[in-house]
Amino acid sequence: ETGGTGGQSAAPGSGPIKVGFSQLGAESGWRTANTESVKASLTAENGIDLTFVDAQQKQENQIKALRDFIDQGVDVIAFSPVVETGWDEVLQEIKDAEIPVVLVDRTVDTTVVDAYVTWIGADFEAEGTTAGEWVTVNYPDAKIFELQGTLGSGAQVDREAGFDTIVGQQNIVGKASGNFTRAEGKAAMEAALQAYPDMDLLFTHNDDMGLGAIEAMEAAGKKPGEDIQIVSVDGVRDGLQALVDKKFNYVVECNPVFGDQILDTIKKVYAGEQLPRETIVFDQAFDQTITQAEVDARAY
Ligand code: GYE
Repeated sequence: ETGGTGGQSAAPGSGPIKVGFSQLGAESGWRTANTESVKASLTAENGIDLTFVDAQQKQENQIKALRDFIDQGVDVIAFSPVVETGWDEVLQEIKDAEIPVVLVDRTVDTTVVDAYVTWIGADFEAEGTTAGEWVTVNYPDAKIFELQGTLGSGAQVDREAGFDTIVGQQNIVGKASGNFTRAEGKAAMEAALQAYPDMDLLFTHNDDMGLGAIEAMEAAGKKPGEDIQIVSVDGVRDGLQALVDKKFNYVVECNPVFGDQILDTIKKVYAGEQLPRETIVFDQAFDQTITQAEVDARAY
């Protein structure tokens, strides 16, 4: 499934499009599914010569990969920035090298003008808003602890802004980052259970941190989903399973499977076609009415 564009009709030259893809890491189930989707779509059969580099959640690794892509003379650079700021220099270098950039998943905050052609990803602020609305309707008096994703990442900044605006700062008893990983989510929750014994609802910026938090709650004798409600974002299979098991209460989806859209976008960028400044990947939300069959049918 190539997204239906056919060959790259207006593409300069022949042969595959050389693409450098800088993935930010492998920190979560979401990320693993996203990487699989990217690799399944950006293939030789689909006309792509892909160089894929995993930065292990380190910005300096990503900057190095981007500079390597310039040196290799790739046709298009695609990247998912671990945090929003700190890219000005390298983005200017890419621009000077006249290599078009497709921004994937997370966003950048840069002074470089027209640093990228197009961005494709989810509306993180809307995800936070959806989570906040569910809390406001179902647990209006909740004392909320918020597990933040990687600080300074688009997904953290915007989910937090969307959620906090809806529930109100006065309802949030504490916050800490779990860096979007299960292990750090667990550690942050262990500390939070000590620091904020009155909390009765967790908003976690992704499923993995929430799954780590469940372990911390159970070790402390608390029932996740009952003593402490859990609202999460992503909707990876383990997260949806936690809904069926009544340990998570609500999950706002963030769909990682958009490799075909990235492929389609890269082909259009290479062919010099006009593109929208942004393409939003569609999300839904799930509560405990989800069935085991639906969870089992989940592809990731
Ligand atoms: O929610 C989280 C991952 O940027 C949308 O990154 C992505 C987020 C996703 O680590 O699980």
